[in-house]
Amino acid sequence: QSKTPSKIDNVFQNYSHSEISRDAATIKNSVVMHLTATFLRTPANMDSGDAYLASAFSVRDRLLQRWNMTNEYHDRVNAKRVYYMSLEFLIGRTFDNALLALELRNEYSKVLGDVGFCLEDIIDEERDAALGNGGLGRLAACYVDSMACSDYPGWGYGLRYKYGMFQQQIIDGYQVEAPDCWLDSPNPWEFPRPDVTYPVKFYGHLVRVPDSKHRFTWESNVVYDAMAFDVPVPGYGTNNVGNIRLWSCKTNSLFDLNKFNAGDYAGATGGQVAAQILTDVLYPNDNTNEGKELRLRQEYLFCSATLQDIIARFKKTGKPLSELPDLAAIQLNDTHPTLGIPELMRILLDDEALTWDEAWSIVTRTFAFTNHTILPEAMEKWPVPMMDKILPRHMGIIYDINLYFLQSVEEKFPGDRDLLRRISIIEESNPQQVRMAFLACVGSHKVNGVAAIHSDIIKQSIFNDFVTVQGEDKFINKTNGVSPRRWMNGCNPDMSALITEAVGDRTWINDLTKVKKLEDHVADDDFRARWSAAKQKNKQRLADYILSTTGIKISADALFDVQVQRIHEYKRQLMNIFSVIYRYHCLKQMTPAERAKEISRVVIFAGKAAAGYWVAKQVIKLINSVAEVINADAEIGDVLKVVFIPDYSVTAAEYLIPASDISQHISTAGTEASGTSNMKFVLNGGIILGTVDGANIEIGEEIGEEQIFFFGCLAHEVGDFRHYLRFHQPKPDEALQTAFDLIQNNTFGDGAIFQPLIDSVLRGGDVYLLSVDFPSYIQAHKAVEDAYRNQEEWVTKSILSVARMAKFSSDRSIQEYAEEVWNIEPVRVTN
Ligand code: GL7
Repeated sequence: QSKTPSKIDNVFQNYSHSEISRDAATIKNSVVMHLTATFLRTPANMDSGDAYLASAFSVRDRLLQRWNMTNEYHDRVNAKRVYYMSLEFLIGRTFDNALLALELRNEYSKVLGDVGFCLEDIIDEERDAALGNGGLGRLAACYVDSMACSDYPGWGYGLRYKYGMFQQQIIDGYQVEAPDCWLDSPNPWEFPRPDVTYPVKFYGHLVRVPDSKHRFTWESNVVYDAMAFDVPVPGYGTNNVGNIRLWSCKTNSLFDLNKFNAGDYAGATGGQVAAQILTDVLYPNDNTNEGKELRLRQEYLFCSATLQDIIARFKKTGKPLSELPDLAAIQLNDTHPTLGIPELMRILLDDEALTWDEAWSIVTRTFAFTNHTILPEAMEKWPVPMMDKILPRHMGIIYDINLYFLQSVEEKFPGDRDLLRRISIIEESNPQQVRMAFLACVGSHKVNGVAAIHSDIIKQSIFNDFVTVQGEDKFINKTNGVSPRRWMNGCNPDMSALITEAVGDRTWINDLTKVKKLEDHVADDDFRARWSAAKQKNKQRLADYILSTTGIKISADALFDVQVQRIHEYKRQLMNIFSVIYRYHCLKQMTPAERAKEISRVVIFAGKAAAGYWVAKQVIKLINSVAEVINADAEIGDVLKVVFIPDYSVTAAEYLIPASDISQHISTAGTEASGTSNMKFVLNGGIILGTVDGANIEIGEEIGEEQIFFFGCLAHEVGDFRHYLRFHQPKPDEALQTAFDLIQNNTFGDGAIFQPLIDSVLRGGDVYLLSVDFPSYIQAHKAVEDAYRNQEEWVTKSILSVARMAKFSSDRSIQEYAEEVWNIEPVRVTN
């Protein structure tokens, strides 16, 4: 440990905490400095890629002042911090977000404009940080943003995948995956911390410490180093800058010089390859669990490095470990980081020599757990033999956690052997499995679902016995939210300017309850006209984007009907495309005069399928095949167009969401835990066509049922329908049958390719109830069209919706977590 010489304090007294320099000359100088000194380019040969990098580095310099100040301040006042542990952070781009947070957008726009660049083009040079699959990963990013903006001392912890979410190409209508080499060019938004590195063990064997019951030495030769990279999360309207600490496997020390000298070049680097691969790739599964050994090791590397880091930081306070829960709250984002629980136990028992009871008390007061799904295929379970081999110490700890837990159950409910079997952390299957959701639940003081309906469902299903045993108070609801910074102010500048005008200032960006003011303007003709114009401009921007990414020309005057999300059977993109086929059929039956009276519509799809999810990939192929036929049909023209936008991403969402008239959130009732894009669409003045599922329900409650189009069966009816369909052939209505017929008649190419999709309805028990919901779905589409014909009413719906959406700001979610789960207070960072 090197000591800071006392002189340093004096010399650097005035360092950093001065105000951010905003004048054009200073900004220009810093951009040129980075261009020349960081990237060895000159103004004469600068292209837009260089301009992006130089500007991004110059913005980051300005961010660093606040970042240092934040961490210094939190340390100084011993602030309680929340640690959000997530295997996924779907961040997207950072440059524009940082410019907005620091309120430097106009300044940079001007400086870049002076040298002939347009800021929008420069922003487009940045690659997305796509370290997540979908909603769950994007939620984590919104949450750290809200922590930063609401002055909570919060850190995200995650993994720095070398390859993020795969790039989706569409070739001959099929999805083809390509690696996402996002780190190929310099990343201005991360800071390597070689000094923050922790050893993480795997395999090996245990030696009990003499005379101790729960203390072991874990001996192993397989030790990898996890090194930290820090990603700043700029808070808007505050000095507070959050941090996402991402771990990467360090491999240098694993190079085997002896093998190299002996000519075994592959052997020399073998250890490095084995280590590196741990943080190489994001598993591209959304709502599914694959049970791969590499994934388990990835999860452990993450948990171990994170817990070691949290403990190291805590120890600097000099306080006893029993006080850890007073200075740290750890939130588990789904079960993926659940190994943090036995890992903290290991540290406290083996390294710190605490007793079991002392350690367990600390653990259960520190951890809380969020469940994000009840889909059975997503439930994480690990075979006991696999866990025992890779993490022998943790397997032992899990056995003990389970033993003590089951003892407490037996005490309360003596002799209820079936209850013990159901509630055990170890499933008595062959081989035995560790049920990670149960481990997370037992080790946490609070468990929450992500929307009201979902939180109810988990209490009645997977955690039903836990409610009985541990009491109802432990199980709470925290409805998801999204960041108004990125999902309103960032992606929809024109609408945001109108809101600012209605509110009187920009404070709504950090306090969304203020959008209520929009209701005062709903009858103001001029305001309404500008509201529509903003939407129209966003639609034109999307039309241009679609033309450039797909070559398909669409009219911005059509109704934009959008379904963008991961491709999944439960999300029912299949039902959507069946309805498009039916619509096509109806249009073909009409006379030209009749067709001319129809509302022109562009049906837009985007989304990735997990690489191994065959059915989902066939759905993509069907959408593209249908699009090809319909878009080429001159008789139909602009009345119906179908677009599949490849490579859906956060950035694509930022184009799509502000441009939507109607968006579809049509999961079978009870299957979508919450959804978060539903919130984003409505916050941008779009209208929802959806099922009575997830957060759709609460959105309807907030904005009023006249503002939302609901259809389909209800969650409590699903069980009976499924039961019926197990024993009875589904009966498609005429419309659905028409869609099947058209496919089978080879209207969209070889119908045989798509027969398995039809069979999933007709012969597979129709698990997602397409045949049940289709009639009301078609009805709902008609209702949408009728409403859209009345543009005056439509604009009213749009304005009222936004005005009533305050609940769905992630700032509200985070405040609830802070007060009811984490017990932390905002800390205003000052000099
Ligand atoms: C998800 C849910 O499916 C989604 O409905 C929810 O909005 C999101 C965030 O809570 O979490 N669960 C899950 O495993 N994934 C999700 O997106 C991948």
